[in-house]
Amino acid sequence: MDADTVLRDFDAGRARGLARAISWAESGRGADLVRHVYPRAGHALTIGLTGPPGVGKSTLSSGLVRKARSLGKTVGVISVDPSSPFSHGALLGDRIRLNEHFVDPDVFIRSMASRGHLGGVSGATADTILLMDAFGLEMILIETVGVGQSEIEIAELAQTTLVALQPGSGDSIQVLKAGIMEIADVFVVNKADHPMANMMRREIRGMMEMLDFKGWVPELVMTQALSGEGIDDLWRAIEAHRAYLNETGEIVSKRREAFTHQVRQLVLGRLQERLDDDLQARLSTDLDPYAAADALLQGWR
Ligand SMILES: Nc1nc2c(ncn2[C@@H]2O[C@H](COP(=O)(O)OP(=O)(O)OP(=O)(O)O)[C@@H](O)[C@H]2O)c(=O)[nH]1
Ligand SMILES: [Mg+2]
Repeated sequence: MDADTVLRDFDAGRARGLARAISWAESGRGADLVRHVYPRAGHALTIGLTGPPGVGKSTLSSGLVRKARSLGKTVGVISVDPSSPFSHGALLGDRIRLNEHFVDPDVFIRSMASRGHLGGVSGATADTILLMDAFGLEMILIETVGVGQSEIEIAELAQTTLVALQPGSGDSIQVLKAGIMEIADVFVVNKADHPMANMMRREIRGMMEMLDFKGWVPELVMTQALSGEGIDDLWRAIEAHRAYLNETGEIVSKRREAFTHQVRQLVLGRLQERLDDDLQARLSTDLDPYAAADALLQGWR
């Protein structure tokens, strides 16, 4: 299919135009499309949802999509698969959990792998958010398994970051260690039916009391994603954060942060390519490593 057809479908609001555009972005051919639609982006509410494997992210996503649909909002869901050997079946799980929404024409669901991209979360994720936004989807939910770097990245890309945690798992210690406190706009203790759920709530509250928040203080919501209990509370917390962003004007810096993130990734990607080429072609092995590095960089001036 040629670019004109893709754009015509996209502009006409046909889902296959969006689907094709995302595929192009995934294969590194997204630049012209993004350039074309970029002026239309900037209206969507973007929500990142991160947390350990199996915490219930996809089930929560499904509940949030149901809520958004009941309010008449159009939705995009992006689930980023880290493609690690541990995550086999994650995509299948997403499909099952989001099953009821696949037939809804106002819900657009897309899975993507992050393997091979700098920094963890797929470079195409940022493009996909832009494309969905420009397409007119009102809420975009990005699910990513929290494995180190990816949750930090998602916090840079999304306006509101939800961190889902699992009772009885030692997750609260992880939160302290990994600096998750700084990125969570809303903590979601899912599987609230678990006997340790209240203990976890107390632990998180305790940790929050030790910190001195400037501006937004993260909300803590208990959910049972399977039964849908707490999804309304979660929705309210998301809306409260949205209101905070709008009232304080912080939404502007959020957008700038996402923009900066994407530009940084693009530049790093190009530098990496150039470096790989130069290491093949121009590396002098007669020098010590420091001198060789300087010599390579000299050529970049
Ligand atoms: N008991 C209980 N189980 C739940 C709840 N929410 C989700 N689950 C179950 O937890 C399992 C994992 O749910 P998913 O939604 O696939 O979790 P996920 O975080 O998306 O998993 P990955 O994408 O593989 O990281 C499923 O068997 C769900 O049915 C809950 O509130 N209570
Ligand atoms: Mg999932």
